[in-house]
Amino acid sequence: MAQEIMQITPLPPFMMNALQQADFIVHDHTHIKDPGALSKVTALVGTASAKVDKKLLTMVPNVKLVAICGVGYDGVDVAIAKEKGVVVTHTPGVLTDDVADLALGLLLSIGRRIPQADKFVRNGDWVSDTFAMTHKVTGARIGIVGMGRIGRAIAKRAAAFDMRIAYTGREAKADVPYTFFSTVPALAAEVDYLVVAVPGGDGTKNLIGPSVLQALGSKGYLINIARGTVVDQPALVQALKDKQIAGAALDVFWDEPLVDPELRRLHNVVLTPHIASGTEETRRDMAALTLENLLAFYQKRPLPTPVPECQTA
Ligand code: 8YV
Repeated sequence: MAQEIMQITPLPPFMMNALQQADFIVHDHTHIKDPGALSKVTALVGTASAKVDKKLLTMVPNVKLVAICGVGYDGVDVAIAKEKGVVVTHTPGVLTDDVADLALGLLLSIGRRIPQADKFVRNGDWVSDTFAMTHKVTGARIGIVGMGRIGRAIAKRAAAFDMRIAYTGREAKADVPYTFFSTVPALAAEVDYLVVAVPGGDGTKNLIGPSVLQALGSKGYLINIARGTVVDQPALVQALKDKQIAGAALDVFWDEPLVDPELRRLHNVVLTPHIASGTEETRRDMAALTLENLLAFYQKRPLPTPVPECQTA
């Protein structure tokens, strides 16, 4: 029997094809209005930008699974979902390398000012000017906020650059050989590059605020591949304008895809449009894992990747 599911965000064409080939009837939440049809829907599927709250779950009373195509699920009210007996899955692991690659790419880009150098050449400035020297990345000090899968993958790459690695998080990790700082400001004061790799949501909102930016200091750089909400963006813009920090490289923002015009005007930043997991290979792997979660759910098999809050012992 074909299962009726509802997409709650746009999904890549190859994923829509895979869902249809697996015999799912995929309704689009922007079109479906008729309560009768809504009551037939038994699962929701969307990317990490999906918003799933009480209002939505009430509209689809027979939904028992929310399948997120992404590692982050900060838009899903997991407490409400669990209350309604709804399980939530996501796609951890398959995107770790890409996200860590982009983190080092952004670190090198802002540290060596690669986009600015590219513009310098394209503008023909090289004919009459010399591009200002930057600072050595190899051997520099990196601080990683959040030592989960992605934090560890960033550390592994930073080690290849002989960087001095330190981190912070909820607790020190016994199997991690790097220096642990119990607070973000304490870590920020001891590093040249501060990389944010924690989940979004209320627990980390504005974690990177004025005191962290002040501790990072005028020679320090901020890199964010996590969520825009983790950084107090107005404070960051002010710190960049005042040169309280040296620069920032950001893949995530408040109110994506709208990016603060002040941020876009700054020269000591590198900005990318939330592309950390944005490779063909990884997005296909994310779609495949999402489909595996859907199929396991309907075939009453153990789910491959429920979110931690929905994992049963
Ligand atoms: C998004 C992400 O899924 O996985 C996450 O948490 O933020 C990304 O991989 C992707 O950008 C699509 O929205």
